[in-house]
Amino acid sequence: MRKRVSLADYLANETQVNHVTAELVKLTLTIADACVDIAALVRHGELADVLGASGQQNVQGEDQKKLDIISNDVFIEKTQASGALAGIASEELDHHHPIPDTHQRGSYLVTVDPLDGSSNIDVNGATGTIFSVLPWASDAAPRDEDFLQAGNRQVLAGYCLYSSATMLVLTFGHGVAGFTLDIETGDFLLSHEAMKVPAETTEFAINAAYAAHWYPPVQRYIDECVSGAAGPRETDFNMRWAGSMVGDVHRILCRGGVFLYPADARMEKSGRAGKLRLMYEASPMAWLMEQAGGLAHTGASEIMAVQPTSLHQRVPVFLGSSDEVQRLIDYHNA
Ligand code: AHM
Ligand code: MG
Repeated sequence: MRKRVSLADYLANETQVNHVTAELVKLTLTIADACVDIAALVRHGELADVLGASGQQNVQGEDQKKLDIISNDVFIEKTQASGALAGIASEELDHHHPIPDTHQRGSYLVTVDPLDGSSNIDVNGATGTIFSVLPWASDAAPRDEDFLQAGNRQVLAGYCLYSSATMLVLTFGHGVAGFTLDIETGDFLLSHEAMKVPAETTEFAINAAYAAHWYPPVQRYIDECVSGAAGPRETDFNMRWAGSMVGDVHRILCRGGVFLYPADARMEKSGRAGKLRLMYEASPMAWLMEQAGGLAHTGASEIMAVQPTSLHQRVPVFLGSSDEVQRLIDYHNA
């Protein structure tokens, strides 16, 4: 097999060339370690007795799977011992998890969706862990409101995809790099250098079952795509929906495409501005997308510029190939 750069060597180079701090490198390696453990649980599936519902709900009233809770526990236990964190906010917790006094407190905060796409768990579909690291320049213990920093404050964003291969994809703001897990050695090896999203695409991703509730800009965009070569776009489009944002974003980073999870009339009636969470899902994926040359927008503003007002805030998400996201922005402004 070809000799590849390890994650540790890649990070050492980031420190030298791009001045990524030793503390952030340590945190990255600890996050990678947590993902290796979660990957093993996902891989063993029913044999590890981790499938099915937990019988509990999270703060957003969503049913938690057993593996949602276990992944959350694994991520917290590993990363709180890194010495690099002052607090952890998770999609699965009502409030942030403070670093216990038994551990050293560091200069970063992390927000995490420990197991995104968890409706895929029981059917052996793709899932992933999404994480975002923010600065914390104080000796004091952070409060929930201290996590409310816009996406453009991130110092590290990434995800780990649990699919046919386990892949860690990350950015420190100098492009996007993808690493594949060698399950024999437990090492992540650089397999996708400088990932780039092409500006043009003819592939879109949306849950089309909600079409009756869409607002006009999204309705117009999708109507034009599905009318194909005979329609105003004069092109036949293709559609994919993984039911896992990590799976869909990964495909777009590999071959282009546009991902839509809009707000719609039904959600807004129940007080939700979309499904996906700004701090655990939208912001980290937005930074990865922009670092790969794509765009990420809510229809009203860049996702990276949205100032969070609460930990579990939701936003509409349009991201991917820049020409198509720009078209969606134009339709929202029309
Ligand atoms: P989760 O964090 O509870 O798994 O929810 C987020 C997931 C995304 O991964 C995915 O894009 C979306 O929910 C799918 O939603 P839907 O079932 O409405 O298609
Ligand atoms: Mg999620």
